[in-house]
Amino acid sequence: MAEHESLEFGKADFVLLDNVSLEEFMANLKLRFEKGRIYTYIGEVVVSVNPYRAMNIYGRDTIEQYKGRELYERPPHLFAIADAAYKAMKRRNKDTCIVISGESGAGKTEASKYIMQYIAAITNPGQRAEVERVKNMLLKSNCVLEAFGNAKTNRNDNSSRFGKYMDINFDFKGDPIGGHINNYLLEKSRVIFQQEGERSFHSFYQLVKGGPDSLLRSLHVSKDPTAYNYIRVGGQSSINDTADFKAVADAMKVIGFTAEEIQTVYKILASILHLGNLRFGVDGDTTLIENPKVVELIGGLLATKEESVEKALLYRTVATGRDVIDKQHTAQEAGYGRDALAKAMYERMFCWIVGRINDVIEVKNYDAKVHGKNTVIGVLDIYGFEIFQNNSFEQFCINYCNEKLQQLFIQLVLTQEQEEYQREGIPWKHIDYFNNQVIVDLVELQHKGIFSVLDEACMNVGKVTDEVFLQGLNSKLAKHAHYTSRKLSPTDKSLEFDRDFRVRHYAGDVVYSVVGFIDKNKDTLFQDFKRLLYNSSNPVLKVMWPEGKLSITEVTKRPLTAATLFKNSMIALVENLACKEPYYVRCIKPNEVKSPLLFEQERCRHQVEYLGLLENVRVRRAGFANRQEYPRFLQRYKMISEFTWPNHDLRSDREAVKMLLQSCGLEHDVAYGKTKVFIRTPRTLFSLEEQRAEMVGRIVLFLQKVWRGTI
Ligand code: AOV
Ligand code: MG
Repeated sequence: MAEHESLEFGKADFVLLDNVSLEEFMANLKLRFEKGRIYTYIGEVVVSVNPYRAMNIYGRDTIEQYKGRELYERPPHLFAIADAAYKAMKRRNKDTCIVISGESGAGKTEASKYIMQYIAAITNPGQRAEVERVKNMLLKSNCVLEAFGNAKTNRNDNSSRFGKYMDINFDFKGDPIGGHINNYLLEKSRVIFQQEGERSFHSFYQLVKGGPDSLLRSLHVSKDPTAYNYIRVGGQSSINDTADFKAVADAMKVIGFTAEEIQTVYKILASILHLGNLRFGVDGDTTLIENPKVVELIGGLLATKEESVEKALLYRTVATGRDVIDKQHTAQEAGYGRDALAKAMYERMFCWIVGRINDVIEVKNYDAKVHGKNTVIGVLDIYGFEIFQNNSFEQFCINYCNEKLQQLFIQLVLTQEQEEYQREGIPWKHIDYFNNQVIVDLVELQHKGIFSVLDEACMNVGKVTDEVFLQGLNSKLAKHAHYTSRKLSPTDKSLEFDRDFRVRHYAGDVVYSVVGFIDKNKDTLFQDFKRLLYNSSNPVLKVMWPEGKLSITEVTKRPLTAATLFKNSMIALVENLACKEPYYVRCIKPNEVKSPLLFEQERCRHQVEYLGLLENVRVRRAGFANRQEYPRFLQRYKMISEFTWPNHDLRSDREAVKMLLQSCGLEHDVAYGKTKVFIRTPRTLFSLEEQRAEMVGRIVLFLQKVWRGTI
């Protein structure tokens, strides 16, 4: 239990509730929120409620209070969990990860930044220049990634539109020496379209509102966002784009982007804005561009010939047998191609930016043979579960990603824990919970899952439409408890349109519209555009499009679909997390209106339920905080008992551990499994550590005396 906190703030750990019931849980959560205590533990899991106001709890003095402390010594805080992950890594040489989950706007991204700040603040006491450099880069990278990967949605003014997993590498001293960022599926459709009240990525508004006059003049960009079709909807936001433009430009410089690279980024942003204003028309049989001036601007910005831009927009090179011909687009096709180009350019640029940051922060000159293994703390901050007015392929992917993470949590916290007690022969009453594996399967199962049906529909020869996809779903999944559609449930009012299907997610029902699924999954970009950009005389742009090198006759392979790529990346992510020691932050969004005062009971209860927090408390309460194999336990603590120091003569290590714990009066708080000893509360572990530290001190003193000949 976390001490130093009076009970007027409620229970600092839900495990300490008198009764583990939903009512008591909610009452405690609410009380703490109202008293400004936004963090509460469930054992080592931090439950966080978004305060929607600046809290004075992240400063230097607070960091000092948490540094090197045990979890239960201080009030619950993100810093404590960061410290625990750090200690586990440093003391036990373990790779750890911090998984932050919760729905959109619950506070994941903010939490991930505080965690990184904490780790940066407590490391490198020796002030080594190289380590300082790495820390600075890691912190600065957030600002850049948010500019290009976040946007205002109707759920969150600074919503992550990509998933981010960042590894921080540490040397044997425990100082950060590098890192690596993995990014997951950017919601690029936002580049060309936003729902009412939402915005495109921050970067566009930063440029338009914050770019210096001379820059904007050179890009032929006006200061008025409504002049551009792609960002016209806009909507007001609480964000200061002008100040952010400068901050991002500075951060890019610090990270090491060259002036040419930064200029190219602006040129790409400007080109996209101009692209959105292109209009196509027809004259007889000919498709044409109605405002050719814009093509000239784009050609200039992309360092390609104006004619080449025009040709790529209006024609498509196709290989028919041995012949290569130029096929003219219809105006509609040309419009489709233009939008695909805008999205692809933005996505490429984003991935390139991540790649450049990785170049700079990757571990260099580390010789594991000399310095020992370098260890890792991973921080995962993804897009949270979301439901909009209109939900499409992107929401489907995002919500599937959240299902995968919930599944991991269930596996590690609820399932494996209980299985281990059983295996070790510890008396245990099974605790039931909803296992969302069935929904994960609904999405990703080979041949039967929604992604498979989608891929099949995309491969169809002949008719490839969203409706064919929906028919496929209806025929394969008609009996699935978590799937339905308008056709299958005609009287269901939430399914308004023929194109709708509904998935019962762990976090709630979401109605998806199939419109656009096929296109977004195929994610086609005409080869002509790839060649156009590869042939740019701007070297920075060119490297973003290596496949443009291939000529039309060389391109044969069908690329993997967006769904398959995403599924594979999620499976790899979960595998990666599963092999690290996980720490969890579970974020809760207290209300829909971003108010610091409002605790909407119903909303919060719903989140507590679907996050499985109550089950988490039950497992935790009945369970054990720590477990260690007998030989390992002895190795660490044998010096604190005369029965085990320097060696024991008992029948087994298990017996020896029993004797040891009895002799120091701790046996009431432990259970003896087949291969491991289980320790119920952290306090017991703490007491063992204290006794050990004292004995080690005495032994060292003794040895020093022997050495000096005073004994
Ligand atoms: P998210 O990452 O969970 O949503 P954010 O971390 O962006 O949510 O939080 C949303 C907003 O809530 C922030 O912009 C802050 O205004 C406020 N907020 C969150 N945490 C804190 C805190 N600890 N202190 C003060 N304000 C906070 V999403 O990326 O949409 O899934 O997709
Ligand atoms: Mg976020």
